[in-house]
Amino acid sequence: MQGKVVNGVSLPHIPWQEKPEGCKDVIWRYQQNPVIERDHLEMSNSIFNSAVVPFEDGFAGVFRVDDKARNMELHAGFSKDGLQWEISEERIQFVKTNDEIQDFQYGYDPRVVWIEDRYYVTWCNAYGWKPTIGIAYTFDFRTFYQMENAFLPFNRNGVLFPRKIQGNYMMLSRPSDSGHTPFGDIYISQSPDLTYWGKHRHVMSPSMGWESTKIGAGPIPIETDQGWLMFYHGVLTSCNGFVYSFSAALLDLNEPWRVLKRGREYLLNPRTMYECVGDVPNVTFPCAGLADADTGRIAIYYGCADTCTSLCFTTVNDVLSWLDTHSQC
Ligand code: BMA
Repeated sequence: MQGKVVNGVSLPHIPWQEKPEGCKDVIWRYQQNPVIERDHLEMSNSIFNSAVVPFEDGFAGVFRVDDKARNMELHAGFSKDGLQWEISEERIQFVKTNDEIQDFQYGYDPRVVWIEDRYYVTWCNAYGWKPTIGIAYTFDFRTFYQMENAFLPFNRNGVLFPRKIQGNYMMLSRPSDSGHTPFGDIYISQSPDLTYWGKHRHVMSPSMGWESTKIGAGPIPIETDQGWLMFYHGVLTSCNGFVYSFSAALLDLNEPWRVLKRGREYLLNPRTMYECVGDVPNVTFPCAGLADADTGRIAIYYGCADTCTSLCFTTVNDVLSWLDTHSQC
């Protein structure tokens, strides 16, 4: 199957490298990985699982930065080319949109999406030190306005769709527990205003070996004429701990809880030194994807071993064609 990006933007300056000669993989790594090293900031222990979007004539991002006291924080950053990043040494100081919003305790695994007139950030946000989904908006990546949490604890991996569908905003999420959750399905929730969420629907459960413990949505789904292209991570529990890989699925455009195709195998898994060795070994965790509407090129930012941030590439056609012959449904 071939497909086109719909409602997307032209990104002639998307970070890009052609597939290496002889490479048979559907997703290939940037040869100069990692793009952001763990010690990129003076105060950082690690910078990983981070979100990047087109901004002005370049890119902006919200980065998961763990400091040397091992606080989990969110920092804003800017880049002209998506490769060289200027990330703030200070964490984002959210402006509360009402007094009842709790002071920041910890935040991690951000996603960023442009919807209508502004950028929204979702992240795993502590509420009474318990994880749920925080939401904030920004116009400039300098001031961030924090809204009400989307859900009650416990939840993680909240990922918004880039537009309303059938009149509602939609968010994928992964209900969980308070720890290193040993289970997890992807659900979708709907909202008329990004505050009140309901009409919850099941999307998919763990299935194949590589994703048999839990799954969670990754980057903001990419709208194509064939459906929503969603990259998602899957976790296998080995005798030596969790292994985080990722693959792709295609969701129905109007009813995105309907799964049209879903990879049987992972598309990328921990193999390189920077993916296999770090604070948490064997983790490849995608949180953002840039898509060029003109060429269908996709650049995915993914966290490696909970330590650094890397890039990998594919195209809409490469993934859709692969799903034709490698779908489990
Ligand atoms: C998850 C999150 C991710 C992390 C992963 C592997 O629960 O904390 O940020 O990459 O575990 O440690």
